[in-house]
Amino acid sequence: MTVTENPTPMGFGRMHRKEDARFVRGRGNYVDDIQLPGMLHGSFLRSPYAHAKIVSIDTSAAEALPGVKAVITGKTLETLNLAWMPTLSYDTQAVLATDKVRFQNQEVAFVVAENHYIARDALELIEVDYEPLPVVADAKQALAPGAPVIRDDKEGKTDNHIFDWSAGDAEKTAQVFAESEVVVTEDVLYPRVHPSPLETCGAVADFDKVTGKLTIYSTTQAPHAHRTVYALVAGLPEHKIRVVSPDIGGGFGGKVGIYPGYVLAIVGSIVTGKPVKWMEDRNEHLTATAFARDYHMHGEIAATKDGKIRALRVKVLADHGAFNGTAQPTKFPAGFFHIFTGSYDLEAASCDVTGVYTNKAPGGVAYACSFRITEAVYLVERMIDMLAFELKMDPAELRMKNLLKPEQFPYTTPTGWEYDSGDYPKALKLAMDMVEYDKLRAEQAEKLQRGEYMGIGISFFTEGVGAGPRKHMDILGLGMADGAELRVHPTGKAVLRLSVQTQGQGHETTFAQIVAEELGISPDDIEVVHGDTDQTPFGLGTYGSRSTPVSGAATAIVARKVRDRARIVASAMLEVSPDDLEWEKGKFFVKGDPDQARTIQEIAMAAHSSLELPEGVEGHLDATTVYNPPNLTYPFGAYICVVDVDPATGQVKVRRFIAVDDCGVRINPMIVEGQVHGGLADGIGMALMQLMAFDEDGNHLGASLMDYLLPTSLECPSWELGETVTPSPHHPIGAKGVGESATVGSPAAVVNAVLDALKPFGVRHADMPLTPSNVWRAAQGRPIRT
Ligand code: PCD
Repeated sequence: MTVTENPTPMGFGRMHRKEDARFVRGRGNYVDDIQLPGMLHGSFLRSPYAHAKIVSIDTSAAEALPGVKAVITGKTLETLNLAWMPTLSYDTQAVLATDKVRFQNQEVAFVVAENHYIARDALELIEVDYEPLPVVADAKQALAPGAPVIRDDKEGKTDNHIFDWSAGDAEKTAQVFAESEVVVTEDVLYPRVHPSPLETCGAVADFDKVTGKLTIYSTTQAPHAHRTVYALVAGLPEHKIRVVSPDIGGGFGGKVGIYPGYVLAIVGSIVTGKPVKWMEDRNEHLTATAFARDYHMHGEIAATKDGKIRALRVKVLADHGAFNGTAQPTKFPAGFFHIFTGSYDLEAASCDVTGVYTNKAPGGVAYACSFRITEAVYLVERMIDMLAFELKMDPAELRMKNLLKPEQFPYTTPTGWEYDSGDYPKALKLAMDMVEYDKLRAEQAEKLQRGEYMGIGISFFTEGVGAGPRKHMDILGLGMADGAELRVHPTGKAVLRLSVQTQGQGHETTFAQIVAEELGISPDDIEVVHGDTDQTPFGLGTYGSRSTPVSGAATAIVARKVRDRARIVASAMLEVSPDDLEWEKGKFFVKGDPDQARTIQEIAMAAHSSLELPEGVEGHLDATTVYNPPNLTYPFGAYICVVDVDPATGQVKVRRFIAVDDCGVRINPMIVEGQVHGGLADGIGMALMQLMAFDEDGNHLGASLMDYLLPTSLECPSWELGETVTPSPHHPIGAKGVGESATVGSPAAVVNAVLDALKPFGVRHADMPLTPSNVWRAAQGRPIRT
């Protein structure tokens, strides 16, 4: 495409990504690209057992291998008081196992050597004597009497219980259920899945003994939060720590937490006095870094006979693995799961969540969802389809009847969320028009006559993104406001400094576009600096689609501060009162005399010149701000999936996928569409292919991409996208987040479509992943395997 076909917009609009100039030339700079003089390499010895006592570890042969610089065990870390680290959920996690191992592939020892090959060879020379213990591989067994206690490191712990948490009004919900004409109940599993970005996790730590400065290059979505945690845990002065998050090859929530590898790279550098690199391989990434979901849900929905939904009730058993490593706001141990009433107008709702330890990798990360909203949306959208099944109602009609109406916004849900804005029926209607819903149903009926099974699945979702208001949420005591700094140089070129960090979302482009929209400086003239704590203001990082809602707002506001200063400078230049000036993108002019104007570039130069400014007005145009969001933003969407299912082989073909998204004002529609495409592919992966499975001994059965399947273009149709625009009333530019919308909304549409195709077999529900064998089993009326 030539430049004239896609000119740089002076603000919002489609625009090629500025960062792609380096990515498409292979000039990205990822953690594994970092080479420092004298750098050493670290590698982990990992546990073959899911649960075993460590009797002894002999590292002498490994230490004797030429090229090995250090062998670190849990015992070494104990002497430094670093054997355990806090998780983002106020639990503790073993950095290296000391007493026992609690999941397969847990970190047991760390070798630092001249190169990666020597480090790996040395691992083979470490002798560990394990005493295997009985394993809890199934969450449902975790609380059984006599179950082996996984966290006996915690004083007085006699079971595997982590927390109980409830939301909503249980009493009122029970009352509505008792009065309701129709009640549908079902066990619904959201299986354990893994974010699996292209780039695995890694770090390079460089401790300078002379200056006392510690620099950590790492694959982190939250550089500032990590720096504070390192300071608190290691007792290092925070201003002497620099966390750099260079180019990141995908995050999807898996790079929010702190992994033992980051800590060991730091310890390795302190011990050896040299920079140390640690970079996982794919197997380590899949088995030991944070997983997502693993929610065992028991859902109940109550309605009238003619399909007015009255109440929802859910009981969840949440498998958190061996350490509670969930990264989410402190107040909410089940994240934002209590948004599970979705997009509907209900009288009452309540949920109870119980978290348990099992002998599996720790986690529970918000993989492409704002803290458990994916589980919540999947649950309600499945329950609605099951209700439609029982009432013999069309699922689109049932949804239309119960969706919140535009005049109900701002709307407070029965569990206390305040949705900011929306026109839900409009979005569903658009999706139905795009797919030609009635025609499609007719085609389905006709095909069934011929023994062909096609399915149409709908899902409607509401997400709450942009965590979050300081009064409502924090992570480890850190409030979730974001800083932003904007410098405008004398020649009118600008530099924006942000606390959030892109992992592929295109922030270098979209945040420049926000400044361009506010100041009329071309995005090409605006540099976005992020991912380096020495260069950027404090803020909590990129996840939960919070960058646009929080840092995007901060950017608009800091640009407006610059504009306010520019007005004063322009008034001095034009010798009129500031009130007599009018702003038109890129310039101030005298009201009624548009020829009397000064461009933002001229103003920038004047702001740095000898021009006399009014008393008390500082020169220059630079500004800073800290933005504390008043509420989350609530994007939503209507998705329709069309599948063809062969019940004889269980093969599912996704034929069409219509996605209507509303994320308020779109900064860069091209980037938004890319975000949606990615999330839709994610949804197909989870619905049809993915499962982190374990055998009863806790052995990982999905430890490579041969077993844990990622969706490719072969499984994806050509996406058909639509949009509605309902601005967020409280966001300075009316934008809502969108990065995770499609991952949240799509799995239910795919599953609903497959089950719609299987309806003639009397199948009301089957759990993900709907692999060919599971689809075949469901059609045969057999229990499916998860
Ligand atoms: N946008 C626009 N407009 C609107 C919105 C938005 O334009 N309205 C755009 C922006 O600016 C950016 C994007 O789009 O660029 C996105 O955004 P958001 O929504 O705000 O988000 P963020 O924060 O930025 O990001 C985050 C997300 C998440 S969260 C996830 S998962 C995922 C997503 O993002 N990840 C990723 N997407 C993506 N992509 C890529 N490529 N890669 C990655 O990794 Mo989590 O919590 O972490 O789980």
